[in-house]
Amino acid sequence: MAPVLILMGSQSDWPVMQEAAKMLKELQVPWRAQVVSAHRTPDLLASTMQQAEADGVPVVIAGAGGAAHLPGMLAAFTAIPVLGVPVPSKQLKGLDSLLSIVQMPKGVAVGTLAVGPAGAANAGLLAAQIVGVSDKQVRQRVNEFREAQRAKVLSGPDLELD
Ligand code: RP5
Repeated sequence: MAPVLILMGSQSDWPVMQEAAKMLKELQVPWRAQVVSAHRTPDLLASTMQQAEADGVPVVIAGAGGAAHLPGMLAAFTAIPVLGVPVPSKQLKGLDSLLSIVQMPKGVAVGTLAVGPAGAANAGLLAAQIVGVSDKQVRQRVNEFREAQRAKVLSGPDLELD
């Protein structure tokens, strides 16, 4: 299986985006991460997507902050599903990133996750679910992950007053 590709606009996005990689690792889905910027390295963006098509990458996770064009630009180059993760920004705390990624005009689709680490982790989970459509073992591991969460909730302590 070609690895899920995790792309991000800057090295500074990695503390958030590695949550996607951790989730994929836990679910034993191969992944590869790389910095590709829509603004700073547009040529690399185009060639990376050509290579992803040639390699048979099943799904791309893309994180970016601020004027977060990366997921939409990646989606413009490929029909591989792109999952966008809005990375918190210094000035607007990621609301800018969220709106930049989620408000794709009709005709080019990007799936948008929550802002920050939870969104990155869920992007990893959703990527595994996409891979799981055609890979029974991955689907089984996603189901086991869900079951472990369920069991944890059900075995939680009784709620008491402080
Ligand atoms: C975006 O600009 C990146 O995705 C990052 O979130 C943001 C800031 O990048 P740096 O200035 O930290 O490299 O392109």
